[in-house]
Amino acid sequence: MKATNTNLDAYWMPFTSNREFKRNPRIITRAQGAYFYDDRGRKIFDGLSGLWTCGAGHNRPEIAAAVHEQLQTLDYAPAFQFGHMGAFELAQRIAERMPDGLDRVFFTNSGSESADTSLKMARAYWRLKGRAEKTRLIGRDKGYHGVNFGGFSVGGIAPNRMMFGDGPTTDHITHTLLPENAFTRGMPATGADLANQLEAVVARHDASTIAALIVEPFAGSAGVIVPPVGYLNRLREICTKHEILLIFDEVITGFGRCGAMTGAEAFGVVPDIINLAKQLTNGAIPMGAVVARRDIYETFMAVSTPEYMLEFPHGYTYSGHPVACAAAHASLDILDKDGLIDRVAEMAPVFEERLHSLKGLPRIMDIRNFGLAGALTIEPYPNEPARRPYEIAMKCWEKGLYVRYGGDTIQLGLPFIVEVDEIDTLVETLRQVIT
Ligand code: PXG
Ligand code: PLP
Repeated sequence: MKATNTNLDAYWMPFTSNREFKRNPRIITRAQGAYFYDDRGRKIFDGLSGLWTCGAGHNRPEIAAAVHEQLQTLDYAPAFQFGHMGAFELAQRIAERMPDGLDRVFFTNSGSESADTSLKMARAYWRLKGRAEKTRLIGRDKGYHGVNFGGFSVGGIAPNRMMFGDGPTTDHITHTLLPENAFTRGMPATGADLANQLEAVVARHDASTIAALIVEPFAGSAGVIVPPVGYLNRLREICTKHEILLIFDEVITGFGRCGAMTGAEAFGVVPDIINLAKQLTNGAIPMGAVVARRDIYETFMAVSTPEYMLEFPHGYTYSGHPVACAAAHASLDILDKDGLIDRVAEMAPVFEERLHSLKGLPRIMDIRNFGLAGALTIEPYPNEPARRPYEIAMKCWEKGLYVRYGGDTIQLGLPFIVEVDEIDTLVETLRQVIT
């Protein structure tokens, strides 16, 4: 296949303005460390770690070697009714790094699959507990839980829902983006009482009909909306009081982004289920996971059906794929060996300081950050909220900086290996482009 003769028509690109892209293609040909290279040979700083996936930097030789070896040893093992040790060992390593009590790991291949797996797990759990009427799923406005039927239904980003009709029965609490908290560094001091909206949702439907609440510890896709101090604690209390499972969707916040292994750890709140994906294999191979409290797993195992019967009729052909497991093991080794989570914690204040230096520039309405995640809210053109971030991101790309744009925000998810001078360059590029 010669790239020069390839026409771009056949590929229907995901979450992409296909018409615009095919007129103005941005083709990435290779990557190394914190940089991409494009088909014009330009070097571009990866300001989003891929899509929040590649914190340890691109093309890590340790991951390449592990994948290569795995492909020559066991390329695939059936995920159903048979196993391979890589998956068991990886589950144990993940369990050891999760908050106390969460130590049963179900593998998926993406964040969307993790979302739907966790929601099905919650409903099935209550059914096994004799509470089959607890089925309603609660999400939060501006939440993103992937694109499958469960995930988009609990999600709260309107354009991701409106074309697709009905999913499962849901309700939503409001988001925590308060105008008075604009330009807060890290966690806002006010807004914890917004969690009490969950009480209103419970009053509306009765807790006996509600299976779970799913939230991102900080909302990623909506533009790094950081929880107010005490907010997640309050959600935890209300969920416990009403016997509602609390699911943290840590697809972005998990595996180091917050300067801790999980957002749960960073924010000091323990949910019942944690969803993971993006950073698990450092982006090299698709993989996700759902980590449940041990007694949730035990509830499934306590069924009275014969032992040869399934306890949870759910799973994916590629759950715990041997090659993904090999990549995840190598990726975890790197996180440990290079001390990358501590590094995120060390660099986060530098990033915060530099990012907030953009305050006061024209059209910057808010700046938010947590760990090595940050976002800018851009004042929209009248009736065209998404256009200015798109224009900014395209100008950044021309200047050798890749950032994500979505809604009225520009988003940053710096590689864990970022250096101070790279943060300076990134912020300078943004300053020039915005000015
Ligand atoms: N949950 C959360 C919290 C996510 O952030 C998903 C689920 C879905 O994961 P998959 O692997 O099915 O895409 C996500 C993914 C962005 C951006 O720039 C965020 C995501 C994906 C692409 C871009 O904010 N989040
Ligand atoms: N569709 C068909 C026809 C299948 O046979 C399968 C799996 O066997 C699936 C969908 C689900 O695929 P996966 O397990 O990769 O999610």
